[in-house]
Amino acid sequence: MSTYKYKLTYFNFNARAEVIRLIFAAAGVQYEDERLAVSPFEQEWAVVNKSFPFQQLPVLEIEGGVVLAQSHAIARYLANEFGFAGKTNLEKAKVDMIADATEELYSPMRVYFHAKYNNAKHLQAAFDDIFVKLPHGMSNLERLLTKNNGGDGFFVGDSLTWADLKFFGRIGNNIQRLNPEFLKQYPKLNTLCDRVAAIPRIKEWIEKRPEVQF
Ligand SMILES: N[C@@H](CCC(=O)N[C@@H](CS)C(=O)NCC(=O)O)C(=O)O
Repeated sequence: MSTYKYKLTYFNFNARAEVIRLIFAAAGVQYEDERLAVSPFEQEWAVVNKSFPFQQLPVLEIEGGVVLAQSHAIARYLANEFGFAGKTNLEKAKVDMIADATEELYSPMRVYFHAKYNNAKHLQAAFDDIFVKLPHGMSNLERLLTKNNGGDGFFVGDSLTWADLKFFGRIGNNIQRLNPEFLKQYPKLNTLCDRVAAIPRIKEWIEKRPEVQF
């Protein structure tokens, strides 16, 4: 077992694990950030994956031998432990709602990033499709964010939750790299991402995290 209380195992991508890494960063909690040398696109993965509960990653191992899988279950657990889950059951449900909607919204971006990673022919079509499929969900999230404190704070309640980290890590960060002008069409989401990125512990993590494709 790790020298730390927590060991996060994932591939060398941000992708599904980044919300978990961002929660650790926001909490200032040290953990082992294990990044497998194999990628899910390689045959060897089919051998390696046997040791994980759903043959998928991310997986969190907690001191004492407990193993958790499913990125949102892990994120929700750690957010509860460290105070980023929402303050009431209703707030927690709203946080889950934003996190799940964000994950659904990511879908065309996954198609594009996988196409890029695998040098697929349909790369340009996959890129263009992002900007056909995202606007509907982005408008919904912009509206929901605006409904809470005019959109000048966070998605839920009056403090940072893992919903903000999920949106920032999954959509905001990636879209800022792909097409910053697109994100600016959603001014509250855009400034939320800037606000999250400026949180000292998050800033420190972003500066030191490994450079990855997605
Ligand atoms: N619902 C799961 C999905 C996990 C998942 O699809 N993980 C991918 C990497 S992002 C994976 O392990 N792919 C390899 C495979 O499915 O064999 C979660 O949120 O953790």
